[in-house]
Amino acid sequence: MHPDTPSPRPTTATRAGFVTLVGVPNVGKSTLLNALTGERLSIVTERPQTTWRRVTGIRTDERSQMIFLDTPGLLEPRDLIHRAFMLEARRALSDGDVILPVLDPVDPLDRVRRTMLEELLAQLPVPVVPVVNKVDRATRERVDAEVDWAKELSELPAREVSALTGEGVPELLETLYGQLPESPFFYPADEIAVSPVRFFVSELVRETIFEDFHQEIPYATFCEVEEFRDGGRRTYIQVNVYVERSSQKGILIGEKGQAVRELGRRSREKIEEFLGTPVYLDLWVKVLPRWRKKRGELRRLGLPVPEHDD
Ligand SMILES: Nc1nc2c(ncn2[C@@H]2O[C@H](COP(=O)(O)OP(=O)(O)OP(=O)(O)O)[C@@H](O)[C@H]2O)c(=O)[nH]1
Ligand SMILES: [Mg+2]
Repeated sequence: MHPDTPSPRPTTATRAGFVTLVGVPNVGKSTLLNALTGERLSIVTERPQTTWRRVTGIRTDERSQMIFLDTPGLLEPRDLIHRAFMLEARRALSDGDVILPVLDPVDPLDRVRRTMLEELLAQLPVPVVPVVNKVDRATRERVDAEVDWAKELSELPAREVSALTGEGVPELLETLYGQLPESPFFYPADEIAVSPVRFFVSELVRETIFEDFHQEIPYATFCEVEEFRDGGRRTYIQVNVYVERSSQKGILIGEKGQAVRELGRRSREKIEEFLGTPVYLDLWVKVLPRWRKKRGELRRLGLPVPEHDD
């Protein structure tokens, strides 16, 4: 080839865009984000309302970059924090180039919530790819019933997957590729997330609280990394664990500090796996009265807060 000849241009342009996962609590949105990205980025528990903030996970290959947005489960807001969750979910919806409503055939929606989801998605000007999850657990009849109802949500056929086993995930990725706009990549190809490490660390402590404590405790607790010091043999991390009442603080600490020690041990193991380094984890349990009802505290938690009280 003559040295001045321009090198051949690639024949196919890349595709890239944002894919927003939505659905009611506990349908498996976060499990699916992790399956789609191949990374454990979003915390998963068997209890509803685990995800509070948008979680972004990026998947890049030669031809495409998909930026997945996990959202808090859709619910009827009862108080300020729920309204903040819903605002967070709506913002992620309006950022989506493709919307992925996740349906749970094991626990199908009632008529009211079906209508809510239909109305929410009908307003959006972008393609909708319905996903029927948990096919490893649901009966064929239940899966078929969800696939059938999903016709109300989109002209595109529903995809059947198990976020847990990975069944159907490659086919879903192929469908998503087909719906993405042509675009250059938004992030460097080796980037898998956009949140700071501190966010994931505090989420791993919160996930462990969901697993170890019952009733209202996980819902009354938020975690914040106060200090993160690299260097030395171990990374020193202080996490403040805020609860609403001193009785809750007592439960988290436990008799002779036994409960908080166990929480610290289990959280530390997860954080060490995530960071790949040894960690000294220092948990401080603090009372922040009625934080769920205070705008300033919700903002500090990183949630968008509704302007008005209505
Ligand atoms: N059997 C089965 N269980 C699943 C599947 N996907 C998720 N789960 C389980 O469903 C529960 C809820 O999963 P999450 O991923 O936390 O659900 P979510 O929709 O993110 O829930 P919120 O954050 O509360 O809105 C967990 O116990 C998961 O292990 C699946 O494909 N099959
Ligand atoms: Mg979730």
